[in-house]
Amino acid sequence: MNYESCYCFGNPKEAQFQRYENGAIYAYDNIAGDINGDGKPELFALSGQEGLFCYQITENPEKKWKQLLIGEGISGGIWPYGIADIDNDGDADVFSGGGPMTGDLSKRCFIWENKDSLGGEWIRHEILTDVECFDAVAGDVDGDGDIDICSKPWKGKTVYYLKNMLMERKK
Ligand SMILES: [Ca+2]
Ligand SMILES: [Ca+2]
Ligand SMILES: [Ca+2]
Repeated sequence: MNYESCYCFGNPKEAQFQRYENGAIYAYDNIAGDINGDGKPELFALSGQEGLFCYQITENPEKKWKQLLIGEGISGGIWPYGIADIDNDGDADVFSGGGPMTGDLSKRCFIWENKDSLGGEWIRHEILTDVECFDAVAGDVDGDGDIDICSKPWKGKTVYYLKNMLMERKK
């Protein structure tokens, strides 16, 4: 198995799949979402060695995709768990957390703020420390209009809910 590249698989009528190499990091986890608001998905890929990246799919997806760096200096890997408008400013942001193999960033959770609404400039906000994060989903759990997060550690029965206090702060 090759972890060195990101691939796109086309779907022609006659063949099963045609493979194209579109990225160039050691990605081991990825997620899709519309980060620049154009209605088309971007791909997020995490490399423990190189960082968290957003890939803009080119007009011809068989060509190399445009790579945008979200965060660097990630030791051991942080997974991109959730894409949603977490700060309610109209663009999609990214939530990620550190699991047991995340090195210096283990037991820390972050919101990556999409500063320019295009995915080209990101601000990292640390929202939780000393709590392990492995797998998570983002959604409006309490129905108050802002995006909350549910997550869990690598092991154990604990599932936690991170309530977004955005609406409370507006009151
Ligand atoms: Ca898009
Ligand atoms: Ca946002
Ligand atoms: Ca909420």
